[in-house]
Amino acid sequence: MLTIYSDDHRLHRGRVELNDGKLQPCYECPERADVILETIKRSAPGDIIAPLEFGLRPVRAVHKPRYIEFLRQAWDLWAAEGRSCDALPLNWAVRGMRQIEPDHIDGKLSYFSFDAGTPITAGTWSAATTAANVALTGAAKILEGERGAFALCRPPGHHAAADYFGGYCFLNNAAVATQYLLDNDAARVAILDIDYHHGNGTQSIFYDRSNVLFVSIHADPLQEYPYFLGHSDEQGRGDGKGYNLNLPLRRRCGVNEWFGALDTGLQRISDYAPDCAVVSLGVDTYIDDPISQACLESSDYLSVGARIAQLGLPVLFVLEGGYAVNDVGINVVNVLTGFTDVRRRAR
Ligand code: FKS
Ligand code: ZN
Repeated sequence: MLTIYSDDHRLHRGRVELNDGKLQPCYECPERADVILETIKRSAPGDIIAPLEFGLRPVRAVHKPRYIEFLRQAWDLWAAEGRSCDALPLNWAVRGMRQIEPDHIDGKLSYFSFDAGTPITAGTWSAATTAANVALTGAAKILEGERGAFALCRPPGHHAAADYFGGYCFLNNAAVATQYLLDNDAARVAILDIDYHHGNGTQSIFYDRSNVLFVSIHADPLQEYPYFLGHSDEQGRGDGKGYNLNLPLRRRCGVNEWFGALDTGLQRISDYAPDCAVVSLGVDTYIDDPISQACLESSDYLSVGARIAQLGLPVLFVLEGGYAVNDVGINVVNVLTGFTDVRRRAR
């Protein structure tokens, strides 16, 4: 399997996130990607290539201009207030309050975000744009005929919507790659999101569209972050009606239930008959993940990859979550080798 990777992810190293009522060290750290890269070098055959530069055009195809402008300037505006700590929002507009973009950076951070767990640092913009380029390069390789590619990117993307950040995500790498596939030959793309958390950003970006099928398996939002999207009755809107499938599961559900949902999701994708699939690959469904209440063992990830391969489609895997740093490498590599082993047997 082809891997796309850049060291630029290290430019985003948040110091603290608000969690359990405390400012704690960030779970989403550079070491995650370092461990995955090392494990791929050690035990997964295939080339590792650097991303190409796509400029902002494909990012603009998904994210709103004001939001892109905000992300680009946020750190400088924050630093201009004489602050050197991470930039975090502090309050939000809720029911009855007006949604007008403030001038002050503190107000902008609130206006363009939905949580206090996603610090912006000096290098966030560079890291986030490189992450989008990593995913885009994977999409370009799929268009060139590659049957599988892995975008080893961070910061992750699936919580980022057209105009807000949160959940450690700034630019929606999987959505940007998906839109690029559609703009360059693909008529229909299916997104399978198997991160433990609902991909609220991806869902909202494609909610009105029938040329993207979004399927997500995640912890029930009644019990788990991001709480306010991901219910099973969210099925799409307008032309998109019927092209959004949420499969929420109990927080501590068992392996059989999880694989049952995977089979349901894969069947729906197969019926949709897309040109290719994008997998938002989070491995925070791991039993020892520090922020999740999930159940998969490392060996289960081999079956995850194998079942995805059974779709018989070209697949772009895009990294999302997974915080058990010691095991994140093997868990990701197991998905990828499970996928390629089936592919090899099929040939
Ligand atoms: C735990 C509070 C939850 C935020 C969790 C964010 C999850 C991010 C992710 C992504 F893939 F985007 F990285 N804090 N007590 O894993 O979905
Ligand atoms: Zn997650």
